[in-house]
Amino acid sequence: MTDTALRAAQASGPVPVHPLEPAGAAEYLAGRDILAAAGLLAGPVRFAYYGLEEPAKDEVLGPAGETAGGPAGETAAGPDRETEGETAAGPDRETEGETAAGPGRETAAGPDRETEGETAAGPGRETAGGPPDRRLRAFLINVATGESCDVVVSLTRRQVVSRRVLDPRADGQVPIMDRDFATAEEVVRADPAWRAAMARRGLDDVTRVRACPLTAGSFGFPGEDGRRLVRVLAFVQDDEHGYAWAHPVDGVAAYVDLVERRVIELVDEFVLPVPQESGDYDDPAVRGPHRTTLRPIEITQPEGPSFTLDGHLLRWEGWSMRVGFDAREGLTLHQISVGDSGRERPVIYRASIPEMVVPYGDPKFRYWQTYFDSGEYLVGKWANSLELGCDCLGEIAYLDATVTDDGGEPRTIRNAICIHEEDFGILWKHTDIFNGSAQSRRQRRLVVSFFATIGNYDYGFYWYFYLDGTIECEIKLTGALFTAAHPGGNHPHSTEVAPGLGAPAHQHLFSARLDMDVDGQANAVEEIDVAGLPAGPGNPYGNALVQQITRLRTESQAARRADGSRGRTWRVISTERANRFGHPASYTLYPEAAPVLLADPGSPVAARAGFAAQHLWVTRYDPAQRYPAGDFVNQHPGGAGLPEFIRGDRDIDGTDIVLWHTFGPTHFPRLEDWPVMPVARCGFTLKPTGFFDRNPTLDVPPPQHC
Ligand SMILES: [Cu+2]
Repeated sequence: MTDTALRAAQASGPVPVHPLEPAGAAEYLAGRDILAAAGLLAGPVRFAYYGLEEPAKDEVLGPAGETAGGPAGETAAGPDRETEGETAAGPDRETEGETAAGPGRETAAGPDRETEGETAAGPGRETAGGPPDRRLRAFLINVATGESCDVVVSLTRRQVVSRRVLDPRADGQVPIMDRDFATAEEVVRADPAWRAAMARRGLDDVTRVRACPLTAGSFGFPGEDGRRLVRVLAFVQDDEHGYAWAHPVDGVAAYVDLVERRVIELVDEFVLPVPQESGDYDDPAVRGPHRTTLRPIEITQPEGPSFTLDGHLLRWEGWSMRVGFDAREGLTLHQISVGDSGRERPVIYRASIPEMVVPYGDPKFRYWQTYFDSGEYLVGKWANSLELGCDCLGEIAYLDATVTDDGGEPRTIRNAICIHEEDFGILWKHTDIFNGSAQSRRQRRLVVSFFATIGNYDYGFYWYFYLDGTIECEIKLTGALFTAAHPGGNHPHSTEVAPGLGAPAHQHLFSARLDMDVDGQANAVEEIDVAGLPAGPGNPYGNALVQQITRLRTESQAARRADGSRGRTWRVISTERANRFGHPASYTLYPEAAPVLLADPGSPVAARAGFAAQHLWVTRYDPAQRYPAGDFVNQHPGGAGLPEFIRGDRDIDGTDIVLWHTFGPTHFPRLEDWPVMPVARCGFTLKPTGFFDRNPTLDVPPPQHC
């Protein structure tokens, strides 16, 4: 559709969409028009983020939410309930309306914040019995002055709802934009000192040198305060096919002010030879001839897949969920419910991976290397267009994603989200020694995924839903290692992966935000350790096994580390619904218990990645608390996000709660990770625990041919 056609479609009246439907191209354009009409796009103003401002939960579910009485099935979030006019307005919404941008953001508002919604259209987002106000949020930056603001517009009311000007010293900077990559390269190539540094390394032709703009972090250095910065490392790319990651130019970093468009400091610490061995894994001279021994595997589903997709509503084997996508978070899943004898029982209201941090562990020269791929680079914007037969096998349904460029212009990422069904081996099996029965059932899973490339790394985000009610999140890490020169010999912080080529150690720490609604909103969390008891009275032979259960009652108590030696898990229980034995219906989070952030707790990176200091956080639901490292991560001085969210130490027992889970590998690169890394995996599992009254898959029929 052309811009004109989109505008015409928009002008013909509001299209009734589900409140959680991803923002579409016409909406982005309409929002941009509203911003322009309000004078907010005057001058060289760019969009560093532009996305749907989701309505708060009570606006989607109605004030009673799922806490109302009645059987679980009747109160489950179904496809129709969101459009019910009578549940859209209620006393709670008045309160919410006064804090249109969310309580957290309102607190942050200084004198610059203008909240126009209240005066213009009364309090709140309500639209007289209709669906919630449809809103977009934009982070705008005037690239000539650096002035940035956080703006919310209402498409329904066609007006700016709120606007807050950022103070970069306190708030940090808006995320890196597409244009910043080109700017950084132009700036360093034009800088005489940087060119001289390259020439000292034999690189007279700087068109061969690729600049890699990396987020600057926040170290309190004089002269950096309030500036919009990137730190630029360099790589040599000899021709258009060259694999630059194989040829790092070490010892030189240009600190670039993106607003003033100049190098403010050139760090030139040491000279090491640029590694020369080719890493071009597509070059037959590097990889050798293709092997010829792999015979085809074809996956066919002659009757089609078992799932249905109605717009963004996905249903499969009792599971139901809404699929969303956001430029910052990538894939988002909403209103996930699981089937139980024909009922839809809610499990998670919203699931996403809203942050990931990759802190590097080389203390010299490149100590500042730490990337927040979501908060600083917007992982969703970098989603790949997936190819059938390459990225996904079998009967695939794709969803496109719509994001925008720096100008707020919609851009469709074709086939961004892949949905398919997989055989997953044995579901259950038993050969009975007494009655002779031999039965096997096949497990299957529904897979919803996307892949994104952020600089050198490629990340696959996979959500799996199984026949037995299990949910898994798996991240696949692949792509190119971030490289440096290697001085040879044993290096404590870097692996030599090719002659003179080093791959520094680092961590990949993801944060999952799981807005749990296990059988409704009234939930609580228990920490469960397993233990053996010492021999004694009642345990004379010392074989007793027990679960040690601790209820986590407040937010401060629920900032927890995993403990593999105790098999520690966290159980999210419904405080209202019970199974047939009267025990709470529950889902249990099984963590991998890999190390959390290893940087010194007093370090600048620890201040900025506070969320990564714990495996688990539990907060009371607050629609403004969406990002574990805070709303503005780029160059933020630290302290935002989860450590701040729990400062009020709210009660989390029997209320609407959000789980935040940190996970991911500590990566000391292997030789086998070069020149392109075989997928490494990390993730977590959520399993029903006394949620069903028995194995919910007894009705799965045997395979046809057994
Ligand atoms: Cu890694």
